[in-house]
Amino acid sequence: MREYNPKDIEKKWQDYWDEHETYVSKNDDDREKIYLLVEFPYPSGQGLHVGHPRPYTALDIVARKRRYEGYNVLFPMGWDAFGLPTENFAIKNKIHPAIVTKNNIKHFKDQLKSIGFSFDWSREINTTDSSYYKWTQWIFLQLFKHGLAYKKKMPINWCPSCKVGLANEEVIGGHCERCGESVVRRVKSQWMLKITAYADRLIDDLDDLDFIERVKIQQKNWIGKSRGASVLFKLEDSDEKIEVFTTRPDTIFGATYMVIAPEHPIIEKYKDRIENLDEINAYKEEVAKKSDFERTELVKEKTGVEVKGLKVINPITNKEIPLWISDYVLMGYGTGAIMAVPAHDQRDYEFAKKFGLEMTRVIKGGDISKEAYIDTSSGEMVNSGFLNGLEVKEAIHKMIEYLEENNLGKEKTNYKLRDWVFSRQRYWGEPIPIVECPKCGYVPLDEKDLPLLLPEVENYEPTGDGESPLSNIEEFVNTTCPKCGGSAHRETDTMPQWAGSSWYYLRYADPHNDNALASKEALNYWTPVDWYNGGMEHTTLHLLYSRFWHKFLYDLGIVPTKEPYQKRTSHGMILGENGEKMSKSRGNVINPDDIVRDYGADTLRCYEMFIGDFEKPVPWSEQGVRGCRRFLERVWNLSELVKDGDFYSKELEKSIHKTIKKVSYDYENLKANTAIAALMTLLNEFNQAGKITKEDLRTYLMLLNPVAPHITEELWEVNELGGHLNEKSWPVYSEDKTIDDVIELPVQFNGKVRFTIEVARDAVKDEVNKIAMENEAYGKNVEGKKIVKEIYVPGKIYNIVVK
Ligand code: ANZ
Ligand code: ZN
Repeated sequence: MREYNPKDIEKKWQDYWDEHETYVSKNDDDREKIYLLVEFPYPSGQGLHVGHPRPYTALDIVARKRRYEGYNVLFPMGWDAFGLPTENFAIKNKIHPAIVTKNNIKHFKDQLKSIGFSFDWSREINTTDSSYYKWTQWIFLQLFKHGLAYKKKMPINWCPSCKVGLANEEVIGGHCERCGESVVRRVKSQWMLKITAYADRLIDDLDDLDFIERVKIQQKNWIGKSRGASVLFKLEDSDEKIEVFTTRPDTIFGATYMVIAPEHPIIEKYKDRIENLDEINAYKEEVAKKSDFERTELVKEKTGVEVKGLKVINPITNKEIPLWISDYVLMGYGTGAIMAVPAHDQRDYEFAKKFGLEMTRVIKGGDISKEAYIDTSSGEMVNSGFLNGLEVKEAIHKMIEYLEENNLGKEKTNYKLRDWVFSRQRYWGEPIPIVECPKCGYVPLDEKDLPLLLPEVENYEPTGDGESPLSNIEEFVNTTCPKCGGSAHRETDTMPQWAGSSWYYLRYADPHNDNALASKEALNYWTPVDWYNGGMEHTTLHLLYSRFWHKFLYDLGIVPTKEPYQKRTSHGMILGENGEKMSKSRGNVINPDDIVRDYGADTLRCYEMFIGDFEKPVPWSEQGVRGCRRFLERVWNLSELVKDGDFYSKELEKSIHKTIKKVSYDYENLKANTAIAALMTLLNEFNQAGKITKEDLRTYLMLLNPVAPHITEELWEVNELGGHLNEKSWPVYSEDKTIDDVIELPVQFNGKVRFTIEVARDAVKDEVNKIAMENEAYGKNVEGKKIVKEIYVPGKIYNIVVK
């Protein structure tokens, strides 16, 4: 037998699969389907990262196994190709982003092919193809027509030195990523998508999904539904009412001051009455530099300014209380104003301590001279008038009733989720298919005029006034109104990168359709995605955005299911050998090409599965790679042990059945690491046996094939095991052959287990009795007693009744 040399065999089998369309799946097929999805990559200039093959291999394993089990498997791949790095590269190197994208995709695709994934390349999609983004634009038009896309003035991150709007990821610690200048907020009218209209359904429908728990929790927290009340506080000497949102209306008796966000409109409106306006404005300027995250960090020292000249009235106690501004209250949440209850809220407590503000306990317990008493989901009300003596939950209920009866407030539910800012002042994105007409306002393009193509431009740099580069192209901007025919302007903002990825899984079902985003039949057959694996970093944006779009399309009757993905799992990151995140600047990046070149694709695949628990982050280890390569070499050498025979070797039969059972279960449960360990054990047994039958080898190769598809196909061929491995079926095991002959039998006295003995599963009672008597505990338990009865259930229990 020649030496194991992956270079000789991997390319050969990859070409074979391509030529024979081994992994192409058909839509008109009667077999049961399974749709397996992994996140399509952004084709960056850096090429594939070793992190990519981890989830790809895990689901490739399932895809391959399921094909052998007779499923019609959809396992597609494509490119999420709009986006900033490509645009920036294009600007810097003066190459069109479309060309940059094309080159990057070619590189990525070669890399993926070299690892031997069983993707159906006939369904490859690219979000930057006009035949694809036509449908992204079409969905936007439907959203617009249903009132879910609207324009609103929103702050963007603005670099005053580069004169450019920045994406959040280009703002590093409040500074421009390119020049280091402090980033400021600038208000701009932007397209928004009303994801908040789906907030409740996005929470409630999680119940029916098979998502890992931490994904569900993160989505719920992100949507952040809180029930409570809005309460009106009167501004003294005016008719003005300031509305606050509180989850704890039971604590109003303890509200000893009010805090509003520095941006709250009350300040502007009553500036003439404010005695310390300069101080207030100075504070506002400071705060404008901070992100919401910095503002609300719990650990940070509280800051704020009292609004002198304005006071508010607590509507329940009717006491006059001071009004403050502080950055810990955000304008974008609730009403931008809070009633502060320092005795029972941590932030309010710190604030009150720092500025010497009054504190009133309203729930029994704790020691508020030392710290806020916040463990108050239950407890008894005190100092609270008509709520005294009530339990927290009752008090909340009663207070809401009181507020509503007296027009002082009402029950209210609040969400952290905000509408989705959908505009980008950039070139490399889908143009938004809207015309702004001086007479008709925002008018959607006619659907028949889609796609609205991204025009050729000379320069991809945003304009100095923060508009998209498209605004400089007169032929693009100047158009006629689709409604009245008068002259009008096109929208020049483009869509964010999240747009194309919000529906791509639908396109895979029918990727070449010109008349619809996908045909009804194709969607009925393939959707929902049965299993979607992707990174935890996509849980709150991509996963939520695509669930929102899907639900909208469901409401329109375009997709047949309420939810896009039935099951969601997530993988851990692969870290550098030093345990840190892999990155160029840390110098710990491993290039998958090098591993394929030096060890082979099968070794890379095997290693990335064997590396550790799938859901946990793990450091890379070159030694681990070598270990996997040695394992595959030993598999290669199995050929030397093979003799004819279409049955399992007698002494190996049991181990083989057990291994089939374990490996089949493990692959389906993202435990390929323990499956590989079991295959390593079986390999040792094969070597101990000294010879194996062809049937032993067949099953072994089949079980290993999903992890190491090239070497196993090759060994199948050279050992003449019949036909091609990829045409065969997944091995089956019989349960009774996985059961051990020798078992641990519990021995009981009067129903209590005293010890266990090792006996044959089908041992007769006399045998069992003999072995039990040899145990010293037996003597102790029968000493001075009489055996009245013996109950023996083979394989289960041996019970001795004594008196
Ligand atoms: C009084 C109170 C007493 C509060 C108490 C809490 C505990 P979640 O659960 O996140 O919705 N709040 C309201 N609007 C705010 C804003 N714009 N910026 C910062 N904080 C805000 O939190 C709701 C609670 O956060 C509200 O209930 C309010 O403080 C505060 F013992 O009101 B609470
Ligand atoms: Zn018009």
